[in-house]
Amino acid sequence: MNIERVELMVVRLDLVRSFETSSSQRRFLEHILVKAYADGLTGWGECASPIDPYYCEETTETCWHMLKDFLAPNVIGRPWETIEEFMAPLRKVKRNNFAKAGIEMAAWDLLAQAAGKPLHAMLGGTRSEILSGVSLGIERDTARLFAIIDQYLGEGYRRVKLKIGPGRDVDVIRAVRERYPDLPLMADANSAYRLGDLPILQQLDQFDLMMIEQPLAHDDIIDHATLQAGLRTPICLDESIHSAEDARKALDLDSGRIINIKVSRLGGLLEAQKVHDLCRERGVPVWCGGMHEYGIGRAANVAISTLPGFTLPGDISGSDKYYAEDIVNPPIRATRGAIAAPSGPGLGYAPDEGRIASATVRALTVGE
Ligand code: OSB
Ligand code: MG
Repeated sequence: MNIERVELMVVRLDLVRSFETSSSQRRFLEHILVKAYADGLTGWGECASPIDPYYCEETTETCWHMLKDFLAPNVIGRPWETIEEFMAPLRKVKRNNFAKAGIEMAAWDLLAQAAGKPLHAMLGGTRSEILSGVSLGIERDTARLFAIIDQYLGEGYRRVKLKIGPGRDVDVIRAVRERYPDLPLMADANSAYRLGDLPILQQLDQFDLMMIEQPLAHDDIIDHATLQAGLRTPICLDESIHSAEDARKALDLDSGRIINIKVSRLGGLLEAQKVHDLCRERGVPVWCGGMHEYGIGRAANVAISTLPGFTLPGDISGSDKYYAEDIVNPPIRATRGAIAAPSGPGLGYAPDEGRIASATVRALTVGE
């Protein structure tokens, strides 16, 4: 496979509902789509970085810089057969995982199309449908939060994740637990607490949460181990895991007992597969995290979620939870809390080029 040129597009979409976490608030997103041309095929990828550096250090702008000046130029005109070979020239680029994930996804799409297989089959997926939950932003009004939860439970979603932060934790979780005694429920702190907050987090133990996601600093796995020793609720790590090596160290230290596999944060599907395999070997449950992906990145999330270790419902919801209109056809649909793995080759959803063009705010071709 030989990539001749790469098109980069910044595509802007409004969210149907603005999303607040302990670290940011957003109403619209600007994700970069990567379209790679090779051997008569076109492969698509999505770089799902937020525009601001509040979840991690990357932004849409840093991803644009990396893709344009380092990642695309290093893969253009360099033949490869496997994803390991495709990634080899990018290994020297440190971190910048969201940017790497965008171009790696396009390579997987090319490879799967060339093999005439769905991406999930290329990745070793075994499930025909994936379990789907919803991640809800911080809502200031409890009645409104209940209405939102009712809506998604009515649509059949299997679990609810609530964003929490200091001052918006125990009371909210208590209220939700009282109203929904049997709901599979979890909380995501997006690194808002410190070890000294142990007593607050211990109060959450009484609400039978499936897990608390990333309570402590984005770059920590040491204090998380101390915290886990003092909590009954399992800790799930998100922000602090960037590779399978990070996951191994965190599991060795017992810094958490569940891992959120997020393709962007891990720098692509290959590393996501590695984290999955490691966790499976160790009997550690995983689920697929999201970054409000458009249809292309969402298709990749659906594909990775078909691997056998994804035993917990993930944050991968139907397109309509996020966007009035997605950029792929058909849009990704969750029915009774499950998304069916598509049967077509590659990503299995067709990018809608007209819709993409009308939402594109910047474009560039590398390799012409
Ligand atoms: O921490 O998992 C997170 C969205 C943006 C940034 C960070 C996170 C999230 C989500 C939403 O929780 C997941 C989704 O529905 O795509
Ligand atoms: Mg998270």
